Amino acid sequence: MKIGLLAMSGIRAHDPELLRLGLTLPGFVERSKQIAALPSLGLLHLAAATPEGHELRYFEAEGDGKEPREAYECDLVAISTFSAQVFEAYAIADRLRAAGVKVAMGGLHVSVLPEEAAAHADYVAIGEGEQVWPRVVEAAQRGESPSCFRASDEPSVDVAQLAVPRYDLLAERPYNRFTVQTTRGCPWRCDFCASTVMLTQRYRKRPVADVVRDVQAILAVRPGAFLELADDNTFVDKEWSRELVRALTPLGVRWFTETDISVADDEELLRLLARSGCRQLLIGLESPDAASVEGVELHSNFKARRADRYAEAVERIQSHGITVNGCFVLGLDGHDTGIFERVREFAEETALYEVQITYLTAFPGTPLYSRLLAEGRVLEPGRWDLCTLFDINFRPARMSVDELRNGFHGLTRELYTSDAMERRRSRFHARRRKVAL
Ligand code: B12
Repeated sequence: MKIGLLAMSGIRAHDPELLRLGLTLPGFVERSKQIAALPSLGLLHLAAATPEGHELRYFEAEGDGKEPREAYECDLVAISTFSAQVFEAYAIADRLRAAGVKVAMGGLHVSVLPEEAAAHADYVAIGEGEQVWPRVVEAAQRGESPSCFRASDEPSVDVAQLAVPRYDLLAERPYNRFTVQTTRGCPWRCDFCASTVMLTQRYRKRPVADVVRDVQAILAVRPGAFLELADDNTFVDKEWSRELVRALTPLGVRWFTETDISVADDEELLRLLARSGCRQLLIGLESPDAASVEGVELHSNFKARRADRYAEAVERIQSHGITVNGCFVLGLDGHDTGIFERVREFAEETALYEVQITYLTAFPGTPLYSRLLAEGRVLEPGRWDLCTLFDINFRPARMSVDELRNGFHGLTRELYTSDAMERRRSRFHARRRKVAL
């Protein structure tokens, strides 16, 4: 069969004021341009798990959410999407099926709401894809009637056996940032989190040698590529992390990852990171104060236990010359209108190199979504297109929707001007120099 792998790409936001600001504020534009240019690692893993004898093509939905013409030349198209673009993905699936192309869908959103997806796709995959995808391909080849395939019905995915994602399929495309996964899942369960932890609760680390093998495959396709580790939380196991970072260093790559604040506990790891080409760590701080993150992490209240020492931890990481992208989630139940100023102050005082603010967002399938729905606080249930992190889809506890929106706009204007960024960054460089002396 001719199999198409269709990625829903680009980034989405609907709030017109934020879009206007986004087009004018340097800090905003910079990061969105970077992240919009990432390929779908999920589809590349599926490509690697495809049974022999099929012709594979990788392509992307266009910026306007339409499918490329070549999709119609396929016998089967696999679509991968998150919540924000799921309606665009359903519309594409409907058009392809009307033209006689079989469609399979999977990914975070579809795994949570398979019945919804089943109205638009022949085959729906629930959970991690490596084991179910070959079943889907066989079903399509035999012309079997529509059905759902659950990862939980197959042997679980062994991350020590993952084949090299088919980065070679991207050779003709203009990507210069590539993703690789070193871990799956996260030991923490933050009530709002809708990352890989939704597919698998188990935290698993890949063998370091396999990660190196995958990075080499990327470099063979695009020498000098920038790497983003598509992990939920990379440096949980410090010993394994040191091994990973040591192994990445000789490859001479520049890279970025997401992890929790406990990375600051390990001086040796920080030293290794500084020498490894690691450009930035993205860390979900969520709020500058412990009280507002109380109860957010459901297993052991990890974030509340750590929040009092955030400033000190950021300082320690950055003193090694590793920039931190501190992420704040605005609209937590503990947040009132004072939160905007507190975030601004924290960013300024700690000289955070990069700051990311997003709205608390009720993603389907999260504990947060169930709770807010039960409390009647989800604004328009089913409006998955609002799950962008830059649109409000719930009623906050201690301020109105308008107060949250206005405060967010105001903070955006303050954080992302050239002046504010320059101030934070020059303080980062000054402190770094001081430590080096
Ligand atoms: C890379 C990335 C992107 C890239 C994606 C490139 C692409 N075309 O896929 C870009 C920058 C474009 C992007 C965009 C967005 N992203 Co993003 N992104 C990520 C990130 C960092 C890694 C995702 C990843 O590569 N995972 C690893 C792969 C291997 O896992 P996977 O995709 O789930 O695939 C596996 C299974 O799901 C399954 N599978 C997937 N698809 C299919 C299809 C079939 C047919 C089958 C059988 C199986 C299958 O098999 C795969 C292998 O096991 C995550 C955060 C994180 N740490 O996970 C956020 C994340 C996924 N993004 C998120 C968001 C909110 C967005 C945006 C809305 C941001 C915005 N404002 O525009 C958009 C939405 C895009 C969309 N399609 O809807 C949320 C999504 C939550 C949700 N449940 O919807 C996450 C979790 C971050 C967060 N803060 O919560 N993102």
